[in-house]
Amino acid sequence: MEIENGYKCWLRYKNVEDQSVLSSYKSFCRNITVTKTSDIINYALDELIDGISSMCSIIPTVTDEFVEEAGLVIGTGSKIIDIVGKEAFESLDEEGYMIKTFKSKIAIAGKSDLGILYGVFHFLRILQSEKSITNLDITENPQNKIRMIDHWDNLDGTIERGYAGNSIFYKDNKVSFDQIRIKDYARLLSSIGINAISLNNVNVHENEMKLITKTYLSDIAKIADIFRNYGIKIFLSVNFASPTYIGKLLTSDPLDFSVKDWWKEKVREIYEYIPDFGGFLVKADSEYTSGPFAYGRTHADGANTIAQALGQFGGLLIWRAFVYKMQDWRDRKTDRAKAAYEFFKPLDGKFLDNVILQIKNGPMDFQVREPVSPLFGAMESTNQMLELQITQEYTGHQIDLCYLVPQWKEVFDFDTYAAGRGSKVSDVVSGKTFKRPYGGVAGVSNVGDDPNWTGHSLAQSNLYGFGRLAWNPNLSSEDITNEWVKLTFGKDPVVVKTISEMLLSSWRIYESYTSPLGVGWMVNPGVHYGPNVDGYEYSKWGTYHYADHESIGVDRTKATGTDFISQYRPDVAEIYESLEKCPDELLLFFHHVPYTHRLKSGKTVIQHIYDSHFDGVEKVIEMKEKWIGLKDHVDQIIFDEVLERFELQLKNAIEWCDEINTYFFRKSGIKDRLGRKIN
Ligand code: GCW
Repeated sequence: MEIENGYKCWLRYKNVEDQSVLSSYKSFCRNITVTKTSDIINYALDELIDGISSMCSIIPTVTDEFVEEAGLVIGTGSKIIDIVGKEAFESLDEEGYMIKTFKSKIAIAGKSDLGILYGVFHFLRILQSEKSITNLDITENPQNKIRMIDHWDNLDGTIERGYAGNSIFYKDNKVSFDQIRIKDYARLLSSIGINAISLNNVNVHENEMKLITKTYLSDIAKIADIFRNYGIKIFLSVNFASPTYIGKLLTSDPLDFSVKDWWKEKVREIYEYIPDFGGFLVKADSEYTSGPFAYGRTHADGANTIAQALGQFGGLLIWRAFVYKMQDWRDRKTDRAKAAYEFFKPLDGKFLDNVILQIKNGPMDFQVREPVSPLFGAMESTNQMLELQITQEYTGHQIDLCYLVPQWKEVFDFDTYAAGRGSKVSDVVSGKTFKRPYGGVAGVSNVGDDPNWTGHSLAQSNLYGFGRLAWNPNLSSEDITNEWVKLTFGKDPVVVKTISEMLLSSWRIYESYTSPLGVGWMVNPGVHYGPNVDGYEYSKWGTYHYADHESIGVDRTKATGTDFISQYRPDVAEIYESLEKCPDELLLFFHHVPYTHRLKSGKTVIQHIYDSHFDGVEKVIEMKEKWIGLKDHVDQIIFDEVLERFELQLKNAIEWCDEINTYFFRKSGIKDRLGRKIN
């Protein structure tokens, strides 16, 4: 038997076990008719043949003609449209597809090659789950135009905030990759509907600036060639000051004509190498990166100059809204949470149509718990994209289990009230709410060159869940989880139940021992793993909790605080402003309260801190025990590796519990009601 180390992720294509299902699969999958050829379709066909032969132990015959016998029919054209129905087919989006059983045939139809590829992956997912295919009638359209993965990889092979080894694209300041591995990565991404990838860190250092020069472009083009076959477009992060650094101009002022020309020429050159290049991703004026402020220009000026250059070739400019200034911890009026809105809201309507503003889910920075950024929906005339962090920077470094799909669901489902009640973030970023030409979702990659891609095998579920939600944010956490577990580990009900429950509870468990009531930032500075209550308290980063001997939290109210709350629409602001209505889990994000303040749960703040930390440790012990119970149910290598991580997680949870509880006991002098040991 093949030894499984996690490399295949959710594309394992294991033998179908159920014999009656298998015989039905065999009869439908024996013949494949393909009505069209292209590179993408050829790759789709390869995938289909591989999947079927591996799962059903038959090698299907392939023709380009309709045959009488049972079989799969793939492509587009009149005969397929007859099967799936003209009206339904017409209503498909460019990347959508239909899968329909009709008598002894199953049609997988799409208007574009990419739609057909997605349909094939969906069909394979059905086979992997051993579901019946005798009555399929599926229509799928992606809800987001851009479904993107952002790599924070550096040319030297390191990855900023990477927890799964080194880069799969670069090594020793060269583009260096294993073709098969990149192809497998493209397959994985495409199977979950990803259609864009940014290949380098948004912090573009000196070496990476040169990625857009002749020295590197032919190698980057080779990566693009692989991804193209799976419908994935390449983006690069660029440094705003490239005209000065690599163009040797005297300025990078976006309104200077020589700068404009430089960008145009640069973009033209890139498109010679990569004709379907996606565009650029830019982090400007943020955490010491260069940007338009240096020239007294706005972010719209900066973005538009580069966007104009890209526009000639249909390229997009993705501009990050993660912009804030360093501050003085003594100054309690300045509030980093307010920064993005203050910088960008006044620029609404000033960006070109091929600019998309990429906004992190929260107003601070990928904390375990934050409210949703008030910038979503605040800019009616600007394309917006949601940026999520798949890599677990503040959420356990892929050592601790932290499945983020439930967190992301809360973000997508959040009602911004931007166009009245029911204006969910998912509709704002898809472009639906304000009928914008572009929109979508980007996720910061959690992938590296570890054999199982993500370090912690179970962290693959975050990548999978990200893709599924980017395609359809209305899927439920439970369905996505169930799907992933079955594809990855098979149908064994014990495994499915145990791992699904583990994943679905893991974010709240991580939260319980790290960040009570939305406080955030009590981590070791720089690394962002492990407890350090005052690590960021007296720093310039704007990341404080203001704990003293009586009280804790950041007052962001209109009445007495920084007034961050007023950036939300009134219906939302009213809830956060009120101590009574503000949800417990965000209390300390919005309010500064005494430790004796009583939560909606009935507990005091201090008792909640003690309880949740002790409880977190208990829950980690339980998870570890449950995992041990799966010993004979999951592959040995994966079992051992995950167990090792649970052991480390337990150590971490104990460290957090002891340090946080001790800190707040010493600070407040209030005893634990249950008299547990606190140092
Ligand atoms: O949270 C911070 C991270 C940085 C990151 C930055 C960003 C890429 O600690 O490592 O830099 O966010 O998102 O730009």
